[in-house]
Amino acid sequence: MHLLLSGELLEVKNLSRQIAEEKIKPVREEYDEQAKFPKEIMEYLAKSDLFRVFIPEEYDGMGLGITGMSIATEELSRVCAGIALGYAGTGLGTMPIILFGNEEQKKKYLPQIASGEKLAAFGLTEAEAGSDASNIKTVAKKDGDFYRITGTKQFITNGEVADIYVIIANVNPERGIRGLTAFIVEKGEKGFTFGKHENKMGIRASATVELVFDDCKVPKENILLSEGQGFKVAMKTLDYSRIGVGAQALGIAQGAYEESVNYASQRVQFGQKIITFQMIQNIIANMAIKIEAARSLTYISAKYVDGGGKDIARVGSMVKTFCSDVAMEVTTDAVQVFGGYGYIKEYPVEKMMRDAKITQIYEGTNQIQRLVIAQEIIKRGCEITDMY
Ligand code: COS
Repeated sequence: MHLLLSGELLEVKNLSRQIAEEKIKPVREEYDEQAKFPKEIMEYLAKSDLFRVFIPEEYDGMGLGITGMSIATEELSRVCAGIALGYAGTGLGTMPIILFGNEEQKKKYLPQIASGEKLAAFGLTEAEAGSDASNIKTVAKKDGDFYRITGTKQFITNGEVADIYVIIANVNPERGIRGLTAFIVEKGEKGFTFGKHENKMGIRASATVELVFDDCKVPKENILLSEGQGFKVAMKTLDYSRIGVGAQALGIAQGAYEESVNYASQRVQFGQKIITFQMIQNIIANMAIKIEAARSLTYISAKYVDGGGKDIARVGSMVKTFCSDVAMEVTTDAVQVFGGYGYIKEYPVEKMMRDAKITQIYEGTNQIQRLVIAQEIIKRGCEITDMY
């Protein structure tokens, strides 16, 4: 019996798990160690039609929405969250086009992403605009039918490996937040180059790169929604995509939990398999409880958002916060179950613990998420009335 997933979603889940086991597991250590972007694996995901999952059917996709994207992301992250991020980061970069693109923009860009021919990225963050997302210094000066973008975006997932970027820049800095505007910018445009590649603690197979714009000319047709609506585009995008971060964290937790159960079932101390000790059973039971709660919240929320639910800011923040905290707790406990072996790179749980940390930070720290949730409660009341 499957309460929440239909046939097609189950197929996505099974296919993603199979690819993760067969193609990703054997190489995850190497990609992590070398901080190498998994181009070949992205090509395999494309060939397997996984990028079609979250693209609407009218644009060569499967129309499985945030739910489909989350399920694929969860399964890929169960084995390697860094490699999975090439996929999930494309989901994030595509979301503003799906949500706010006009017909022409959707027709031009979405089929190329659906086929996996092109990856996408989202350029919001800057050195001075992290949690304070509206404090963007990148400007876009109007020049006839074009805009000229100048500024630097930081910590951009899929930077340099993506071809299609959604960039938030200010067309009217005097108007502050009301000058912010979202532009689609393609790799290869004159004045658009790449800067520093970050050397990270975890998700090392994911590219995290600076985007540098120096008088980069972009046609006015590339504006999403309209001038001055960029903050709305960014915030709404994050409302949706944070469910994907939750799914990524859930996958990491699931992977660490399975590794822990397998290890504890083999490791002998005091003449017994350590899984027979109640202190270990306590840890494993807590992992299982948290993961099932995280999975239920993620799947129900994804279905709610895909079904047109209204309270998505609160829901997205809840999924992201809960699942990422679970991932951090479960992976830390997994290292504990493995003991000294958990701390060395020969076993996968130390990588899972490093990978988990970022999910509490990116797409808005969990502290910011709790502010969003509290603000929504104050504005809309305690209950999410249309969710169940
Ligand atoms: N959907 C639609 N509109 C939204 C919105 C949402 N989820 N959140 C905010 N807005 C609108 C508000 O309604 C407000 O509009 P009006 O001025 O017309 O009333 C406007 O945006 C400004 O909102 P607010 O005053 O709440 O903005 P703040 O600058 O205080 O920022 C937070 C709010 C902190 C929530 C926001 O900056 C944030 O999410 N920060 C984290 C950013 C992040 O996730 N960074 C990581 C990026 S990784 S890609």
